[in-house]
Amino acid sequence: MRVALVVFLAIHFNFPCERGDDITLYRRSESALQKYSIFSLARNALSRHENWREAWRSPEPKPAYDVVIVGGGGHGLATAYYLAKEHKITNVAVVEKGWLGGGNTGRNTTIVRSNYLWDESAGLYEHSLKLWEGLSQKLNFNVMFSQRGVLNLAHNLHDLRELSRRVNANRLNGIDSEILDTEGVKEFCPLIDTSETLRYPVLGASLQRRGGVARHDAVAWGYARAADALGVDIIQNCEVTGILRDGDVVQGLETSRGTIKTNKVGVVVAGHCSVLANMAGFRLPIESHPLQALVSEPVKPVLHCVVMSNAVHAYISQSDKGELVIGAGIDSYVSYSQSGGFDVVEDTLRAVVELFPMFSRMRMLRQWGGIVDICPDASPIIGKTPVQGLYFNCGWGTGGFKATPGSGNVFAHTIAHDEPHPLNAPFALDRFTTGALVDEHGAAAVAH
Ligand code: FAD
Ligand code: PYC
Repeated sequence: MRVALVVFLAIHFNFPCERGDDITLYRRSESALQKYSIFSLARNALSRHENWREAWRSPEPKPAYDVVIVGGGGHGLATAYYLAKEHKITNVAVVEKGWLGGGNTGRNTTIVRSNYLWDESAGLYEHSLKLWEGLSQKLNFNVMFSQRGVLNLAHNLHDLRELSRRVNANRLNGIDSEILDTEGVKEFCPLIDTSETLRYPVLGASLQRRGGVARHDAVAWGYARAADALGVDIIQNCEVTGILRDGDVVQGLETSRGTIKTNKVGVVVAGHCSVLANMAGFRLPIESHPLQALVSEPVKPVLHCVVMSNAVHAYISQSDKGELVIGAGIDSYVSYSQSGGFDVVEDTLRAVVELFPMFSRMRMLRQWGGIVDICPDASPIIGKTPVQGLYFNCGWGTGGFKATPGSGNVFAHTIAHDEPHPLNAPFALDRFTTGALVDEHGAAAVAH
């Protein structure tokens, strides 16, 4: 009888939580939400996956839009969301050649932090971190942002001095950052081997407590769902093959699903930005390299923070599923292949075992690669291009996941106003001719 009642309620209980609604409108009580999840789980289990509500529509492309965003990764989807939400520009399409989050957004090791050296970068990455802090509520979608703390280890005097300089710069910019000595590292992360006899002993670390990790796919899905609810058309399996221009003014796009007219195009395609720039007739100071990551078999929670080491050359965290999430540096050759060389995996695991001897018995489950777009100064390019109405957001290299909300937010402003937001003005393409570089090789860390 009780089961029948649950099934009846599950199928007929019409909890009014709609796509994209602000969760506060419907937060009647925590227990009501819990009931909703249980009912909707039961309902969906019994419906044999039929009549599920789509998280976003899949419309045919319209002949014309006010703005088209190329690239359905986190940055592109966030841009579309903020265009609609903050600038009330809703006649927008996001065109994606594959599936949402199938690029670097769904391939990264999910580390989020804002401890960059220069004022320009600190402003941009901290803007992003602040947006992360309210993102699940804003999108009404759990992106599983977990501020578990990020350690950057020091293994020699030079490392310590470099990290201290960065910590001081961070604090001057109002960013939480502190230096730990060896005992402090051991206390914060007991699993790390801090014995003095190590080849690269741990002399200390910087710690950003507000840093952490998030669920990467959820970020793409959350932005997609919220943008769709505001009227944005999200069009997957739609590859841009040409950029239409009249002289130096953009007119639209050639795509695998036909021509789309528009006077404003935002290109956010990470590793493929040079390909799109080539279509528009200019060149970018970018190299595209594979960057690999791998995960272990899942185990009980043992590692409660993120650990990065530039010198030993690895970074590691543990996902909520229990897998160790591991990465290191780029493969040194340029390539568009989303895999990578085995030698990099070997070196990475050697480095992990040096820091965490107890992981030597873990088995690795899977490995993959993404194509990262690297600028000479390890900072992004966000802004206008030589073609009027064509805006590029690229060059995030190995470190753009953390910037997803902030990047989308300032890029939407740039497109809406045809002028950079003050936070992305220093990241214009012309810095490579003026020489006003923002050199973040130290903060870009292991991966660059
Ligand atoms: P993407 O997610 O790559 O989206 C671009 C999209 O454009 C793709 O979906 C692609 O299919 C599409 N596209 C390309 N060409 C076309 C076309 N012609 N037409 C239509 N669509 C097109 N950053 C961090 O901050 N922390 C980390 O821990 C971290 N770890 C990383 C680990 C790895 C292994 C990798 C590969 C990257 C890592 N990064 C990390 C970097 C981060 O993932 C990227 O900087 C960020 O995800 C870029 O997001 P995006 O939306 O710009 O690009
Ligand atoms: O930028 O923090 C980072 C990062 C970690 C792994 C790859 N990039």
